[in-house]
Amino acid sequence: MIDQYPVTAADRFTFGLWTVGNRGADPFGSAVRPALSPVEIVKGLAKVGAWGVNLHDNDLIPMGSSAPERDRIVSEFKRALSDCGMQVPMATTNLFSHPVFKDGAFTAGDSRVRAFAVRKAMTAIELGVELGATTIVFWGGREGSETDALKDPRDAIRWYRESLNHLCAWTKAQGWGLRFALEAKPNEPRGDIYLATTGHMLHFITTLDHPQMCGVNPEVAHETMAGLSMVHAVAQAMECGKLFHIDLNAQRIGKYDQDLRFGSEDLKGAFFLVRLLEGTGGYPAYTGPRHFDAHAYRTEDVEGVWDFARGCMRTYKILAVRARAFDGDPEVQGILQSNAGGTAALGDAALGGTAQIDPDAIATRGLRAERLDQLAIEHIMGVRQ
Ligand code: GLT
Ligand code: MN
Ligand code: MN
Repeated sequence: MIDQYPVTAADRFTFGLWTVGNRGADPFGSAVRPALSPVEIVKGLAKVGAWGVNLHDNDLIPMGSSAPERDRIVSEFKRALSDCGMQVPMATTNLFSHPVFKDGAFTAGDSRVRAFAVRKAMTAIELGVELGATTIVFWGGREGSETDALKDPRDAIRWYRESLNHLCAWTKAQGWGLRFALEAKPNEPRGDIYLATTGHMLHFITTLDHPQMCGVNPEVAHETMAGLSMVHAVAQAMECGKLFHIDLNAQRIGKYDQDLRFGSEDLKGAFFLVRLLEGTGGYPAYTGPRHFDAHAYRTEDVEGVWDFARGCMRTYKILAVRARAFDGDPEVQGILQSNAGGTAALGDAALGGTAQIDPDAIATRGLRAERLDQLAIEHIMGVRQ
């Protein structure tokens, strides 16, 4: 049977070393799968058709490695990348695992911790550049609190800004042309994380010294945990030119950060997200990597991990085809066009009082959203082509 949804390099699908490398440990139980080395992960990802792999500094180089060890690990990894034709488009820094970050990294009350975090990020950025990364993600998982008795959130936000300003200025001075993508999350591992949503991040970016080099990295699970619409968060970021990266996965509302296989929950949300990214409903498509920040169920062995990775990419591709079919459907277009009469920009004609606007007449008209949404559901279910 011919595969109608073959994954190719042009899809720009990426996974983190920490995603397929996740060993299934949780706060109540230990690992259920063997560790995969970075080289094994690169080979496995290439085999399932991914275009690239992303990493934290310590996913590749364990903390405390000597300089020769580091160089050996990096050169082995580079060889695997070139043998497999794999890219490293994004790199990030682990600013959350070591106990020194128990009260935050860039927002830690102790300025020595903040300095250590900034230096660690600089080293991670150098590693990213060496591997060819063009985007640096910052996920402030520990940047938050359980109690606001310990520090004033305004200090924390100021320290966060100071660290990012320093990193932006230093990176610019190196002439690397990198872009920073800030990733929000409402909670976990902290009780409350500062700058909890993509919307908070978008505003925070406007307060930085170099806002043009900073954008966002929204994650499906994180916006959903906050009870918010990932589609709206991504649309807002796209609309202001700030969607620098994206973390695709799935999540049920009201739960811990599940990081599930893309599309495995809220299929309709995933459909509208893919439609947005692919630009089938209008506006240019997102051109960055499609990164999956997810991991396999704890029930799985290594084979199940590769099933998981294939599933993320395949669901994305199927939804892209379905989104195109939805937007090309004459009945869909008809409904959208019938609603388009009132979308003219506000201008003198509309506001100057010359045109007749009858609110009662307009209010009586139904918008056919029920039919339109049913058509979306039928396209998702594959009963309309
Ligand atoms: C961690 C987190 C993710 C972030 C990664 C990047 S680390 O796995 O849960 O959401 O994107 O730091
Ligand atoms: Mn993420
Ligand atoms: Mn997550």
